[in-house]
Amino acid sequence: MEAPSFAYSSPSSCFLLRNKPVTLTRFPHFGRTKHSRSFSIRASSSGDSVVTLLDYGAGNVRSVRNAIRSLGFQIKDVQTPQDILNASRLIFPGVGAFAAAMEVLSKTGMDEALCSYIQKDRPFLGICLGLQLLFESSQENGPVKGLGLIPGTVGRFDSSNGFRVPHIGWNALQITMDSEILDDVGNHHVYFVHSYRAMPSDDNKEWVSSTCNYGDRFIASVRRGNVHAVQFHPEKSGEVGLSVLRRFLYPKSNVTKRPGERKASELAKRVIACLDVRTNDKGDLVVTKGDQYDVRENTEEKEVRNLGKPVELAGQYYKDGADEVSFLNITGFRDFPLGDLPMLQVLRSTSENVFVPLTVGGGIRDFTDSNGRHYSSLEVAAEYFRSGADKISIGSDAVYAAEEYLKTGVKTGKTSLEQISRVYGNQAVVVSIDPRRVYIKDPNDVQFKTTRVSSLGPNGEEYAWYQCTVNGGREGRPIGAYELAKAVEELGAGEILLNCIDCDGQGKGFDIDLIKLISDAVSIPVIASSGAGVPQHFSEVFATTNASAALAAGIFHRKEVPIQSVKEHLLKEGIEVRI
Ligand code: 1PR
Repeated sequence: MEAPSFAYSSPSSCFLLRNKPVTLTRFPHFGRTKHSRSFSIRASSSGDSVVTLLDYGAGNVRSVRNAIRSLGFQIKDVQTPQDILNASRLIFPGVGAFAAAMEVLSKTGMDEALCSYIQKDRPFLGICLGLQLLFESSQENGPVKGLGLIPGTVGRFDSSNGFRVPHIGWNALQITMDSEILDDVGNHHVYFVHSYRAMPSDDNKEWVSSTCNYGDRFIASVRRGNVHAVQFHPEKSGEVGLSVLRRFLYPKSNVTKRPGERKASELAKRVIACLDVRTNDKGDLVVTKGDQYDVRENTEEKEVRNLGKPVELAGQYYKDGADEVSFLNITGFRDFPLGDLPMLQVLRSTSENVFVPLTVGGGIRDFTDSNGRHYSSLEVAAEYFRSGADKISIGSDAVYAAEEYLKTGVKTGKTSLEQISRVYGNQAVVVSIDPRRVYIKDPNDVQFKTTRVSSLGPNGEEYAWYQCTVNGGREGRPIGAYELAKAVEELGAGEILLNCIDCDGQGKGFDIDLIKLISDAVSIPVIASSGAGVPQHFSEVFATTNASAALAAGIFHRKEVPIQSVKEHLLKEGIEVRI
């Protein structure tokens, strides 16, 4: 068999395979010299409460920072390779794409320093891509060569067996080796978000400390001596995740193990709390909630419904057990988000105390301000990620992109959806669909995909199609939710947030016909949204559709149904959830 040709070849890969380190020699790359470099390793003298963080600026590392600080440590950012070598303990939260990360590491000489540090068995924790980069290579846009410390290739999940890719959500671990940092995890779910994974083999079995089942049994964590890496996100895995970080940071502590109430066994269905946010007439940023998208009270003043403060409510939902929190800046279509500093501040403050994934949407598009300054959607997204978002959600702009794609059949690579998913990975891009039901007598009456409805329309219609809208439901577009979902999946969306204007705020249950139609049509995860009124609506949507998550707003804001009651009900119905 022919040896693979590597899309990016790092001559500095340090090949510690089977414990046989080879000399670290660097060849000219991006203007660097050909001479071997010898690094000196010494423990940092900067005291025991400092964590050295390797952040190359490709995504949201704010949550890792916040988690470290919440555990009583200060952060020293790596500026030079020597900072890695001087570290007392190093955390490497890899974000973005494999090739881009390797290129940065190579250009800056961090690759050699990392290999050297790890070979010396210094305290190390890699997170997500920070685990994958330790392997020999990745198939992500490749093959691309990795650091070569652990035998094996990182490959993509196979979606042909019915498993949705990306693997997003809370899953269970099978612990195969005493790794100490996982002492509290055994019975609990932890949060994963990735499309690529490394597989256990005879060659790497000495490293593997836990695996996870998702179609394949893939490597969830590795450990050798003081070197650890995890595929999941401890900084996004609630209290259990914080305990992983705590055990890494305080390795000799005798913290008693957290007992698990129940044994986690598979990917849990997620319960998401959504906060629709906008500025009210007094200029305050408030959480509001619409009734079929109308957020104004039924009073003479018609003021914007005010259901609370965004940061406070998000913090409360985290404590109550929400698996994710979404913020939708619902006037983003007319207000430019980078001018909307309060929203960025909301994200920053929320991420200080909320250690589950945060999604933010509203206004993600190209924009030219009144001074003629152009901002690309990528810049808007970057600012959201820097402020603490793990995923961004695109509404109106995704509709225009899908319409254009369906008309021309050409992927330009220039739409916000394509650009953001290329840079940050498709797991970081949600498309929020705002459809309205249109009843019809005969499916041949329209060019869009129709479905037979379970309750007849007002004139006895047996069918409906779901018309997409933009600008917060204000404008109907000539595209159906089915066509949109399939198009945005091809353009790089990693997940679909499926609202339904007819059901929004009605409390009568999710639109099962719509959710079934879309969750059967795509192989990315679908979040069912709009209409939850009682816990039974959640079990119904999970039992009858392929939704991966269910989102609600009104019932949580009005404190009608606590998140915990929803989860207890789901467990009683035999549906796995994170507790
Ligand atoms: O078009 O990229 O600027 O994004 C705008 C975003 O704002 C979209 O995601 C769009 O869904 C959202 N949005 C715009 N206007 C409204 C509105 O309500 N007037 N909110 C709005 C959409 C729907 C759900 C809601 C669920 C659950 N809100 O997110 O939270 O329906 O509610 P329920 O449990 O109370 O029934 P762009």
